[in-house]
Amino acid sequence: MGIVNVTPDSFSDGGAYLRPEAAIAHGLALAAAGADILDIGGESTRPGAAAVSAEEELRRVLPVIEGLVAAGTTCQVSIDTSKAEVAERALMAGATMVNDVTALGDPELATVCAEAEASLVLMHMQGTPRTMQEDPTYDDVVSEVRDHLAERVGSATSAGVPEEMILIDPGIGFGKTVEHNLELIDRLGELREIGRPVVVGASRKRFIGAITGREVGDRLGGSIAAAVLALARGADVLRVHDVGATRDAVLVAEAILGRREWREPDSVAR
Ligand code: HH2
Repeated sequence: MGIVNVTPDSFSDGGAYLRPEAAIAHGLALAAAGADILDIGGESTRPGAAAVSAEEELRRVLPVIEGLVAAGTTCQVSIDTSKAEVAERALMAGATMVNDVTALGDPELATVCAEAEASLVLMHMQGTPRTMQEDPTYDDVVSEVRDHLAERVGSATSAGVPEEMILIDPGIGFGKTVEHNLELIDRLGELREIGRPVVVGASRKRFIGAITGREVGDRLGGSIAAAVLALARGADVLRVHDVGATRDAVLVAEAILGRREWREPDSVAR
């Protein structure tokens, strides 16, 4: 899943793709680099980010979704929003997935997904983006995240979203300390007990900076390590900024794990 942030203030690439043409070109480049899904977001969720109105979010994301669809992208288009109104319009414009970091903070969003027969990503967050990093506390982060997500899957299905359309996400960095993030990735397999595909978004996040001492624009190596380990522990979808490099890492990791067929080239150059 390649990230297309149409925002002035996203933590790693805020402002880079605010113009629709720039965001569309970026999305098509991520598709060419091997993305299967493009996740279009018009509101930053970084700690302390300012809230954005539905009108402003729509003004940012709709031209980008329309442009990607008009360009004939073969990627599934995902709208990264927690507002039912934004999701509804995005699905009408051609998106087929809703990525909700609040896991139905707006309950209407489930109805919108059910009616449009859209996929729905439910992400775990402790607190709100404004406050979530103040003092994240858990007895056992993995079982608490698992129980919360299982309960949210139940809410979505009660609202009419078929279970097979739902994906779950532990919400790396959303109300979690460095230690919580590491434990969630290491014990990701426990989230698979819910029986739904697992999405992991670790790309460029602060815990990688905390470990490596690298600034946000220089976290590719750490992001790839997190992506590959998440994959090995059972992630089904990796939400990343750097699609090309991550895809190569995933192909090699899957071959080593015996999950991917590959063929010896006629002549092997080392
Ligand atoms: N992380 C971010 C945003 N949306 N969605 C899911 N499902 N999982 C995540 O881990 C996730 C997410 C934050 O990253 P980014 O979009 O790059 O930054 P910002 O929120 O500042 O726009």
